[in-house]
Order: sequence, then C-alpha cells, then structure tokens
Amino acid sequence: MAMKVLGLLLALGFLGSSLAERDCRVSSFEVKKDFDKQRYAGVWYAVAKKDPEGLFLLDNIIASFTVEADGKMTATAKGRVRLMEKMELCADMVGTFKDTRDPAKFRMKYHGLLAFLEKGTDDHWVVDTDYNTYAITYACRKQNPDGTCNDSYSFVFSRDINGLTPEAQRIVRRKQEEICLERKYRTVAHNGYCL
Ligand code: RTL
Repeated sequence: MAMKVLGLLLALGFLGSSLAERDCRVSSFEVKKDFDKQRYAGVWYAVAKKDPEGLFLLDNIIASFTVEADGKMTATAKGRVRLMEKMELCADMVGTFKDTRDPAKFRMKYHGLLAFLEKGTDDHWVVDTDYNTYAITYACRKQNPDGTCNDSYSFVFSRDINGLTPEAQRIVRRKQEEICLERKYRTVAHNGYCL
C-alpha cells in the first residue's frame, strides 16, 4: 500500500514538472552571449516583427548598424509609417546605443530626422544572431508587477531581403518561444518603398 502511494506521488510529481510554466519574466530571458558589435554591424532587413502598442514602423524596415571609432554603436533605420490616418511616408530614424553590463543589452535612444516623428528610449536586446544570416531583437517597454512584459516589440532581421533559410527560421522560432512571443509575429513586406 505504502509503495503504491509513493508511486502515485512520484508520477504526479513528474506530471507537475513537465506541465510547469515557462519562465516569462523579462529578467530571465537569455540574450546573445559574448555579443560582438563589430560582427553585427552593417545592413539588416526586418523580415518579421511583433508590434508594441501605439504607432510603429509598418513595413519596408531596413536597419543599418555602425560601430563608431569610440566603440559606441549607432544605427539608422528606414521604414514606412502612417501618420494621422492618411499620410504615409518613409521615416528616417536614428538611434544611439548605450552599453550596459551585458554586451547584448543596450539602451537605445532614437528620434526621426523629421521632428514630428516619434522619439524615445527603449531597451534593445540582441536575443540571438549568427551575424551573417539572422538576428532577433527584443524590447520591453513596460513590465507587469510579476516581471513579465506588458508592452514589447521584437524584430526578426535577415541579411538577405528575401528572408531566412529554413534552418535560421527554426532557430528563430525557438527563440520566439523563449521570449514568450510565439505566434505574435507578422511578416514585414518589402516592396522597395524605402529604397
Ligand atoms: C530599430 C533598430 C535600428 C535603429 C532604430 C530602430 C527603431 C526605430 C523605431 C521607430 C519608430 C518610428 C515611429 C514613427 C512614427 O512617428 C529597432 C529598428 C531607430 C522604434 C513610430
């Protein structure tokens, strides 16, 4: 009898641990280890994105990262935006990145070349990249009291405007799950609007 109860308890224990919730606290997300800005520099095409609340880049999003002589990372980004329901334009944005203790986590200060474009400061975390094919970035703008994210955006970048290889797609999908954003992404169209 005691053995049966023990067996049942063990079985329930295993069931419980396999159903255990994934840790979706922002502070527990892993980012690219030993991130190398120099290798990350250059042009990246957004091929998928998860939007934050409010205004955001719509499509045709192209980012170009540079490492300045002093080692600081900067970037420019172009992307189609819609303003006041009707007006559509290709927004020219610039960002400057402040290093943190983690080489893959930055604070990005950004603004548009046109004064009426959005400006602000966001986290910019490089979740993963192989430097020459894909990258996935993450920004949480607002955290819930339990440490999960309440307003985030994320980009899947490709060195190739035509998209990612099936191998890279598999890696990216796994990372999207790890940052608790699986199935939240939309494809980013490129039709030359900002070229
Ligand atoms: C990304 C990386 C490269 C540098 C910059 C980036 C973000 C740009 C953002 C632009 C938002 C623009 C809006 C304009 C409408 O007024 C992350 C691509 C600057 C967030 C909403």
